[in-house]
Amino acid sequence: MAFDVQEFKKEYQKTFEELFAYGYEDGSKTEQFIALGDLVRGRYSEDWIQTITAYNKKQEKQVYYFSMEFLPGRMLKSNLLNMGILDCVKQGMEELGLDLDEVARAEVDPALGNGGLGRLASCFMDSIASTGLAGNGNGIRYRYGLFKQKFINGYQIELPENWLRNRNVWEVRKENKAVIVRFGGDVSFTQDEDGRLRVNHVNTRDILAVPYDTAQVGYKNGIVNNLRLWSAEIPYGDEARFSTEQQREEVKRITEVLYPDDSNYEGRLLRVQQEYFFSSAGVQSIVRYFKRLKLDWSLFPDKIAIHINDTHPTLAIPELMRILLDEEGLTWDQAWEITKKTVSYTNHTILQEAMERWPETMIQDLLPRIYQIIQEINRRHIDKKAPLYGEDLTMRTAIIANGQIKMANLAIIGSHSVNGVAKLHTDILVADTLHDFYVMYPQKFNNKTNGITQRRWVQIANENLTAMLDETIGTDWKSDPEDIKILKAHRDNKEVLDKLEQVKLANKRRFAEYARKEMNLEIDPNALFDVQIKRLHAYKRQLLNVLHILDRYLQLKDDPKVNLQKRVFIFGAKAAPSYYYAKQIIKLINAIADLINNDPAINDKIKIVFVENYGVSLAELIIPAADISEQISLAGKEASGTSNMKLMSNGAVTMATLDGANVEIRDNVGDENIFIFGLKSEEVQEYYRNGVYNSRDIYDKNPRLKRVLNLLIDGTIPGVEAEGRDIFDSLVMYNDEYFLLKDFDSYIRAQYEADTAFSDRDRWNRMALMNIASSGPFSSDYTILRYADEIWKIKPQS
Ligand code: GPU
Repeated sequence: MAFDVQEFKKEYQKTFEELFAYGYEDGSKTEQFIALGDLVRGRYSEDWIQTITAYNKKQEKQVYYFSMEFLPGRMLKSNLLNMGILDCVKQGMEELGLDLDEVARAEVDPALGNGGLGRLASCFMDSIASTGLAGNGNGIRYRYGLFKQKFINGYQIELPENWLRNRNVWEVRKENKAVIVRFGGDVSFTQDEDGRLRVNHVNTRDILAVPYDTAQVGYKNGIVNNLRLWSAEIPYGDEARFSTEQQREEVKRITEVLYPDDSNYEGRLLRVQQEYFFSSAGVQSIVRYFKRLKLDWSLFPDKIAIHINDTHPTLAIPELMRILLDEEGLTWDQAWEITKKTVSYTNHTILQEAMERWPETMIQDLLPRIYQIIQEINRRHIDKKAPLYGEDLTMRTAIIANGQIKMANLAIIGSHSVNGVAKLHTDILVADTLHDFYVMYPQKFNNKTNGITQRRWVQIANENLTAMLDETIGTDWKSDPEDIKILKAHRDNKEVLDKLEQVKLANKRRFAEYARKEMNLEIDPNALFDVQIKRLHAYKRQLLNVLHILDRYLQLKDDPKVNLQKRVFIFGAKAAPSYYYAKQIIKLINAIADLINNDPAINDKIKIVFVENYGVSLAELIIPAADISEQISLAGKEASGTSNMKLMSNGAVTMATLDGANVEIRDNVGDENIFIFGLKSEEVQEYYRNGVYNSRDIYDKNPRLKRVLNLLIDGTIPGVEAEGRDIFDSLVMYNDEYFLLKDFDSYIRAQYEADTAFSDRDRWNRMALMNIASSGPFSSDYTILRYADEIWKIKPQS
């Protein structure tokens, strides 16, 4: 795939002219991007074909990662990096008078996910290709991505994100690989002459699923895997059956929008249609592929692994059963063995409000045959387990109960592996949330701590750090992330520490530039940059961060001369449009930002920057500029977190509760390189059990905290009369579900320790260095190799 700069320049000019019929100099940034994207796609297409042909020829076992969400981010630079031609193309563009970074920014960032779960899927796709594994992604090509967030008068407003408005240069429509997905209809049975039961499923509403394929280029290994996203269309030749505008609209609606709910369940009919749509299409195309191999059905699990990313694709289980039973004529026992051996499941939350449960009648009407199969799975499960584990425990594991279908139960029963996403999370699943299942199936449970790809989160997002690392420790860390630990040897090297400080400063300047240009805000790059970037959720406790800011505000109001570390508080967060409390918190933060940023008495000692429309691209700008990484969820609630890993890899020091993967981050960096505060998970559990927590009591007895909380209701913060009161009440009157008041003191204490550490430049730089040097184990390459080895049973290609 290698290129020479001259050759590239010629090719780029030619591609541009063929596409747009004038010279590239006259093109818009979008056109310049499209031409480059086309050229790049052309360059990897041969490897793409070659990779897939080789898998087929060798009959390699392949994994299919089923996910409702993917957040790939802009793909131009990551493709160039992985193809090994980033530097060459950068130089070539420069010689043509173009700035690659500027052209790259013309790519629309596809927001086909909400947050951590979707971004994890994309880090995994990169790692699967980069470690040389035969793997495919399976998901939905939403016509509109996650809403575009705007702040109007401090309130979140949602606008449609029309991400396909320009051409999507990366996708390839594969009409000849389309399949039919069937909804509704009537099911009856007839007896064959040989006595076999035949299923007749008629009067269905048939939807065409058309795949759009996007290449997933491996890192300098010639492997190009496939991400397949399905789009809903009217079946060819069936136009007569969809004659009204409304009928046509109903089809399009299936893949129109991504539900903007993160870790929150909404029992909407359209959502379950989406879930079945892409699960069925994915399973059908897998079965079609397997049948071409002409192998015995019992070998299916030796050739195919289906992984379901949370419960959203769980209907893949009864769908595979349906195909094996009704279309391929296998017996129940044969089909069930194959299905269980093929499917594995990752759980991403213990929050009850995020657990999917569908009304039985809804599934019965929408998917009558699938419903029967789920009933039968449930019946056999209960019949088999009740004698062994007793009625009570067994009924607690039932898939159908109280008129509802519990998707997690189906996912666990219908798969051979159930994993959590951090050690603590898996421990809680086993000991508590899924304990009944653990009693039945101890061997199914395992942990796979999440990871991130340093290719995007360091090499692309932080070119300054990348160059500094290359200079200091060589380039091996790029292919073997653990090698970054070599940096530890430089922990007392003043020259290296100073260089690291300069890298951070440059990245902070870059962000300050953005704040000035896009938000009309002046911030000081020498201040401590304190970053919390994640979905807005009560359990993630952005509000605790706010209480700390208000505490500082009061100190400055009391004494403008008080010696306080200058800080810039950076927030990035979208709230689900229907999540009222989260939206109130957004308004509150914006109101406080207005108040503090414009108060001359504060004298820039505190600045608050709440970026609009946080997503992958903004994360790439913010993360390299962070000094402190806020990971302050109530212990036990955050399954893993992944921004914690990205920030650590970029030299931010973590301010954290012992939650999710923070625990493992602490174990890796050591206590002296992280700030830990707050209740531990067991302590939270204990409070829930004995029910003695009383937040009102803390409010009454802690004058410092009381003063802070009163700011919410005493008119100090303009424009939040209603929000301030509601939030105050949730904390003081309704007993503070997430223990913010309980953790306040220790949080504040930890924050002042951080101030002290930051004021000692060598100490801070050393902490930053130790974080970077300890981040290797959190590479998603290792995570993925463990999935491959322990769950999927597939091996990297040699
Ligand atoms: N997560 Br469930 C999501 O982003 N969306 C979801 O719907 C569910 C979980 C997150 C977890 O909250 C986070 O802790 C984890 O790091 C991430 O999934 C990836 O596992």
